Amino acid sequence: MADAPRPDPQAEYARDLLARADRVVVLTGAGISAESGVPTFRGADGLWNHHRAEELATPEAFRRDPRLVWEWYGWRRQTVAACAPNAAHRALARFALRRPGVRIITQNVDGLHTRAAHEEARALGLDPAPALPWELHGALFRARCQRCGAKVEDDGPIDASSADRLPHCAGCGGLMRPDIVWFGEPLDGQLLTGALREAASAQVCLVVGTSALVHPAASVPVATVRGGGDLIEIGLEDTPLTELSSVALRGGAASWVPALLE
Ligand code: BV8
Ligand code: ZN
Repeated sequence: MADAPRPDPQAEYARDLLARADRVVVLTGAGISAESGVPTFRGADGLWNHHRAEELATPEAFRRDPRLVWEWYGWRRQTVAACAPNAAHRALARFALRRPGVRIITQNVDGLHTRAAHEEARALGLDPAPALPWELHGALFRARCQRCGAKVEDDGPIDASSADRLPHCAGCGGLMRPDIVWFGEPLDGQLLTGALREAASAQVCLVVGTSALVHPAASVPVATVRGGGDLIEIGLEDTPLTELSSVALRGGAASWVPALLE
């Protein structure tokens, strides 16, 4: 019989830090959704490789060519709609549902944490609220009116065949935009302040699947370290956060997150 895998001292230490923490903040990036089939941003199959971020995820791009930008987001909605939460999303949701003091904060706009929260809460007969993520960069399946600010959840296909067929506001007729934070745009002030406050008072920040290049989201885990807490990083490669981390686990989120939390 193959000998049982040797306990990994790093993983043991990480489990011990999590067990002793009253408050845990989790920050996730595109890497947690990679094993669900959602393309990451900067990886080999990265979204940005086919398009430069400056081209599409900016207010200037939308002003210049709203049809191209809506076409890209329509494609991303179709891609994500065919994906499902993976074992990492599910283990995180169960972790947040089963113990108090866990906050899931994500840079992702794919909605997979929310789907996992509802599915795991239903299976456990619990309220999904504790596992619902704070979405720092907005949501792919939500649009916002440029004129009156009205927001609508919509997962429908985008008809970018002409300007007047683009999504328009039912209330005021204004052109809708993806309710997503683009480069050069500020994050929601309350959300960011709240995230930094939660991170500063957490004993552990668990970082999963982010290159930690995009700010100010990447500074959330730093607040935990500044507050005297520990950083645990799960990812495929070193990032600017690695040198700040007490534990860096290299490998896929879908195997490491359940192994660490359950
Ligand atoms: C702001 C929504 C100020 C879009 C996103 C120079 C020029 C212009 C701007 C700047 C600049 N320098 C700094 C800036 C600021 C800029 C920034 O940080 N740029 C970076 C690129 C340098 N930030 C901003 O513009 C922010 N706003 O600063 O406003 C301001 C203030 C007041 C008033 C006015 C203005 C706004 C940033 C938000 C941008 N929007 N997304 C969309 O999604 O369409 S960011 C985008 O990148 C995604 O949200 C994504 O989540 C995020 C971060 O990427 P990651 O999630 O980390 O994904 P990535 O592919 O990079 O990495 C994946 C990781 O997972 C890798 O490490 C990989 O190894 C790992 N991995 C892969 N597979 C797995 C895995 N890990 C585990 N398991 C696996 N299986
Ligand atoms: Zn409107």
